[in-house]
Amino acid sequence: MTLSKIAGQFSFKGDCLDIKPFGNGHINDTYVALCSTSEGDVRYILQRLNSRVFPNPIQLMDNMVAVTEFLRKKILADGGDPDRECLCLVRTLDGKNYYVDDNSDVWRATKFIENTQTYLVAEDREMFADAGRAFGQMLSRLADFDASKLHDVIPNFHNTMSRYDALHKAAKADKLGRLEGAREEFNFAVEHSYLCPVIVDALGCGAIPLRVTHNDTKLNNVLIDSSTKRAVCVIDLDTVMSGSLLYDFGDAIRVGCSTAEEDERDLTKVDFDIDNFDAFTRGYISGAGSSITHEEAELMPISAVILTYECGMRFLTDYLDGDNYFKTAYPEHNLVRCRTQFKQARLMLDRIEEMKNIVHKYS
Ligand code: ADP
Ligand code: GN1
Ligand code: MG
Repeated sequence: MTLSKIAGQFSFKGDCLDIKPFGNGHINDTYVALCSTSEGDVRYILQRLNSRVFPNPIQLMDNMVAVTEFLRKKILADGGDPDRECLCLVRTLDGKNYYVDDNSDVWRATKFIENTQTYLVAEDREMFADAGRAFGQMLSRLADFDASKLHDVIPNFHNTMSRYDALHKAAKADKLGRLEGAREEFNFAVEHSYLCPVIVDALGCGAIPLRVTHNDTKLNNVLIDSSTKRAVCVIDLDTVMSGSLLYDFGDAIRVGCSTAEEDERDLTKVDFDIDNFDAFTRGYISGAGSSITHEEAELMPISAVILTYECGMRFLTDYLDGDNYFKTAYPEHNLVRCRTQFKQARLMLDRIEEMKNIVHKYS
């Protein structure tokens, strides 16, 4: 089916003039559709959900509908603008929240939130602090959302022990004979395996609470106002599930405190920006409010190391497995990504005491 036929299934305003690829997501196929109406042009985001990553896209859409409906009410109650601060699904002509095409692929559309952009690297410290505020605020807005209503779309998504096991499985199979060229990275994963149980065990023994979390808080999953450079809307709600606050905090630090993009080949450009850590921590704690427990706060610094290490392992696993999960542009892309993550994790470990002091300052 052509893209324009897919677009024709949704109740877009006016005539659809153009559809082209959009954004830098690693998972879904994202397009922007431009439609002409008598009142001017209107844009929509059209996405084909990745069926390998999300084997049950209908459950994912059920989650997204429930979460956006809930958030819209909260935003209204807070005096905000739900059309700007929350994703707004566009229904199909027959009133559904998604469309299933002839290949059984699931498509969805949302209103394009105009005058916003996304960043792969934080350019402005206050912008990153405000992204922290937005992620923290989302966590607190979802605090009374009934987690039992959410499907576990990817079980064990941030279970670092499972990610470690998956890496070993991929290394053992070594399908493409890539392990030898990635030996240093594999050894790094093994040497740091003491990180794997930290969050899993804290959740397991009840030391920290299970919450409804976003689980994919990288910087380009928050739309930033192009004029004010402040965070407008948290997007990419595909992985909203029950989890730990530490997943959200740690993953955001992973991306936003790096001085280089996730796939920078020149590792000398990869540094850890501790001032960005300070800014995000301040923003996140202010957005999340008083709900962060003492135990969570104690684990916040190490969570950044764990989530960065975990992401590096995921890239390495995908590299060894033949690049089936993340979108790649060239054969070593996942290995290059793994290297930036492991360098970043090492840099963070070197500065963990300073990170602890920063968290204490704000909590
Ligand atoms: P992926 O899961 O592949 O990362 P996302 O849902 O994050 O997909 O979307 C990819 C990109 O599309 C985002 O990083 C952002 O740039 C853009 N985007 C998504 N939804 C919207 C929207 N409603 N308005 C404006 N831009 C959007
Ligand atoms: C993916 O969907 P996107 O590009 O925002 C991935 C995250 C990784 C991230 C690494 C569903 O995020 O978990 O941390 O790439 N999303 C999924 O950049 O696996
Ligand atoms: Mg995304």
